[in-house]
Amino acid sequence: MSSSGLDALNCKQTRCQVHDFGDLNFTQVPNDELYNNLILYPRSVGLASQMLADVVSRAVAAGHRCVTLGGDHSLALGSISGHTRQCPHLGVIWVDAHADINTPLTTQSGSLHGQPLSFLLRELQDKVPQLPGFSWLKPCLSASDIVYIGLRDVDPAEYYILKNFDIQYFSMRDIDRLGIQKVMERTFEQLMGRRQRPIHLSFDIDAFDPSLAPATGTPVLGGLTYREGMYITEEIHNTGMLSAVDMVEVNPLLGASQEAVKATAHLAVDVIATCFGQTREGAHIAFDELPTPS
Ligand code: 6HN
Ligand code: MN
Ligand code: MN
Ligand code: MN
Repeated sequence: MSSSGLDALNCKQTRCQVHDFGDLNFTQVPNDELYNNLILYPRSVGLASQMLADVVSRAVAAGHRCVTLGGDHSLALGSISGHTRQCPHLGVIWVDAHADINTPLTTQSGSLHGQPLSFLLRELQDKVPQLPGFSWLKPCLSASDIVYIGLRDVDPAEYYILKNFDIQYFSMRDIDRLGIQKVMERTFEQLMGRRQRPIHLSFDIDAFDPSLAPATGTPVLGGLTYREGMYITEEIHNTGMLSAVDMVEVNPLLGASQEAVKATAHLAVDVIATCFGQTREGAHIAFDELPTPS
């Protein structure tokens, strides 16, 4: 995490102690040929995800709440796999413009960032081929463990999956219709209606409107406002059950200007800080007594 990001968490508002596990060094696997003439870098992504899963699992086992900074959304292959090793009954809140649930056989782009959930979902396993580099990966989520927020660019096969497996989602249209407060109520009802469980938040910065988060790979018009985004993370914090966060698809190389890059990065920092207690109402820190003039 950047030093400004660490400062934001260390600040008086959140009072978190941050332990930086450092960057993971991934190696590009040599001769990592396309799978099926289409899927890009399967061995490299598979190996990187395996390494990440181990680190996340260790961090959670050591009692930390784990923040993983991407990188693209294929990162969730590793972070969710690692997290479920310690918390098999976690629920996932996936905040994104996209559903990222194409299978290797339905993807049009060949990009693994559009497919992580298909590998993780138990119900889809007979539809997902074994990719080179992925033999370690075990499906660890059920369709009822996931809630999406912010969808507005869903491929036909993805829509088929959402409907057929009855996956709960709140598209931007649903947010327009219900308001973000109802959306969050229903999200927690779905994931925690029966019992409390750890939450894994997978937050793709492209869930926000591109006017707020321009430095990202697949921007889509009509996204979350700043206020909706902060409300989502404030409410997740308030559950007391947040266990891990992915912050993905922040790509400084894609900003048209320095300002665009900074705006996107600051937004990501606000999302993370809010997850850990930063509020718009000021710091909720014990303040016992106002000073009296002598
Ligand atoms: N993301 N549905 C498209 C694809 O390539 O499968 C877009 C994926 C976007 C990925 O949001 O991380
Ligand atoms: Mn991407
Ligand atoms: Mn995504
Ligand atoms: Mn996305």
